[in-house]
Amino acid sequence: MRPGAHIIDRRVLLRGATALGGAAALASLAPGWARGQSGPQALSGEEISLTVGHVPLRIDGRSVHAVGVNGQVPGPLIRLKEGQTARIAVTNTLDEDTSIHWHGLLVPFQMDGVPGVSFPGIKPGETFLYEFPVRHAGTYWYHSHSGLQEMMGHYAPLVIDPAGPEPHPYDREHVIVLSEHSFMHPHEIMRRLKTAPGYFNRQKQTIAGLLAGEDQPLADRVAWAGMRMDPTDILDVSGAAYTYLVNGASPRANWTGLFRPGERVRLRIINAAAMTIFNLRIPGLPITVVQADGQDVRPVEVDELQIANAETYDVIVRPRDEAVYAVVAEAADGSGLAFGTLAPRAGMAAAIPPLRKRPVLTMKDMGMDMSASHGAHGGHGGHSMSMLNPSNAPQVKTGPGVQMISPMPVDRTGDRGTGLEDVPHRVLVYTDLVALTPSPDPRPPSRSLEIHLTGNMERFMWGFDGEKFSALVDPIPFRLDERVRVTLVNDTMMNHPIHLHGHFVELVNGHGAHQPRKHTVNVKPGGKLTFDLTASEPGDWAFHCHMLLHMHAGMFNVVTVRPMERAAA
Ligand SMILES: [Cu+2]
Repeated sequence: MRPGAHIIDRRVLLRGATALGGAAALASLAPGWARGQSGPQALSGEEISLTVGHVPLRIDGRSVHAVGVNGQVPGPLIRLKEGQTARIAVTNTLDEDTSIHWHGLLVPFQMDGVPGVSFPGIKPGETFLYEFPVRHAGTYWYHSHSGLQEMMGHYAPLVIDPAGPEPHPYDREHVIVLSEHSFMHPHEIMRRLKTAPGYFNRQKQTIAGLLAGEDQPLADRVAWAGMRMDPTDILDVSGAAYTYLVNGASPRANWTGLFRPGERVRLRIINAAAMTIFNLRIPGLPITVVQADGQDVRPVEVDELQIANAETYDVIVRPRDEAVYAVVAEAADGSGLAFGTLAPRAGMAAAIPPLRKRPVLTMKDMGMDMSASHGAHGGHGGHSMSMLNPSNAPQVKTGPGVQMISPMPVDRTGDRGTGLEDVPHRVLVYTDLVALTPSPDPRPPSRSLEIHLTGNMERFMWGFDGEKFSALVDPIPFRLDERVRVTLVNDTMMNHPIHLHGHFVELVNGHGAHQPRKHTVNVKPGGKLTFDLTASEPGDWAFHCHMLLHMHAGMFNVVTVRPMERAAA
C-alpha cells in the first residue's frame, strides 16, 4: 500500500469510530445473519449490489483497519436459488484494485474473478458486473483474489438453495464463518515470516518440556534440528498474531445461535480464514456431516472435524434440552480458538474451554512412514541426506525453493488431521466422505498426472514442482472433457489446502462412483492425495494453495482447459 493510503485509511477509520463508537459500532456492523438470526437479512434475487471498501473493525475494544464488503466483516450473506441467474454489481471504493471470486461456484471463467487469469480486476472507482447462471446448490463463500485483501476481511458466505427438495431436512439453520484477524498488517506478517521463519511460533519445545517427558525425545529432537525442521511449526501464523473469529465475533464477543430444544439445526460452516486450519467440536452434541464443499454426502456422525482453509462443511446437530453448547474451533496448532454458543435463549453463554495439548509433528509428516521400522530414525542427523533425493520426483526442479522431497509419501486421506491424532472421540477423516449421488462421469481416467507441493520453510518459499509461480511457468493443460487422475504429493511439513477453480474434483478415497466432490482438498504434511478430474469447464482457471501467504509466495499456477485441436496447436 502507498504511504498516502495509510493516511486515508486512518481518517476513514477515525471518522467511522467517532460516528459509531464502542459496542454500538459492533452491533451495527454485524449483519443480521451473523447475529445468530437467519432469513431476510441475506441479499438475494436477480440483482445484487456490493461495495468493497475500508471498514473500521473493532475487536475486543480495539480498532483495526479492515477491508470489507458493504461495510461489513464478514461481508453480507448472499442467498441464491439453483436455476436462477445472478447479476452482481461490485463497486470498488478502495484506492487499489479489488476482485470477488465465487469460491466453489461453477461459473464461466470470465466471471471467476481472478485478476490476470479470468479478468483484469476491478480498478478503484469502477463497477464490474458479474453475471452467471446458478447451476447448483450448496454452501459456498466469496472473497477477494487481489493482494492480501482476503486476510484483511474481504470474505463472506454464499448459500444456494436447491431447486428441488432438500435431501437432508432441517428445522433451522445458522451460517458459521470462521476466520482470523490480526492487528498487524498482512504485509508486515509476510515480511516477518520471510526474515524469521517460525516468527509466530510461540510454542517451541523447551528444555523443561524435554525433562518433563513431553514433546519429542532428545534423539529425535537432535535429528530434526539437523534437518533444520521444527516439529512445532504447524501453522505459519498463530494465535500470537491472530484473534480467531466466528461470524466476525471474538470469543469474548461470543456469537450466539439460537435453537428450540428438539430442532434439527443445520450449521453451514465455512473456513474463510487466510492462514488457519480449525478443529471444530460442540462438546455434548454429536455432529452429523451432510455436505462437504457444497456437495451432499451420506450423513456421517462424528464428534469433531477438521476444516481447512476454504473448505465448507454443512452439519446437522440436534440439541434436545434447554442447555447451552459451546461451538469450539481450535486452530490446528493449538495456539488459540474461535468460539461461539448455541443457546435456547439470547444472552446465555457457554464456557470457553482451555486449549488442549499442542500437537507435535512426526516422521510421517516428513513423508517418512517409519511405523514399521522405528529404529531407522534413531536420530543422528544422518538421514538429512535422503530429504532431497530427486529420483523420487524427476519433474521437481530442485533449488533453494525445495527443502525436501518426501522419501516415502503415503496416502493420508484416512488419517486424522493435525492436532486430532489422539483426541478420545470420533473424528471426521476424508475417507468418511461418500457422495450422496454417483459421479456425473463414470469413465475411468484416461491419463494420470503427479504434481508436487514444494517449499522451503526456512526461506518461506512455496511452489508447485519446485517452481514459484511467475509468467515463465507453463500452465497445466487439460483437454476439454478429458478425465484425468491427479496425485498431489506434499514435499513439505505443512498442510496445503489446494483449490482448483471452476471444477469439482472427485477425491479418490475408496468410494468408487461415490467419491466425494470437492473444490478444496487438504494435502497433509509429507503425504499424498489423489483426485479424479473431468475437465468439463473451458477456460483458464487458478489452481493454488489456499494458505493465502503460500499462494502469495508462489504456490499457484493456471490450469487451462481447451478443446483438443487448440490444445495441440
Ligand atoms: Cu500451502
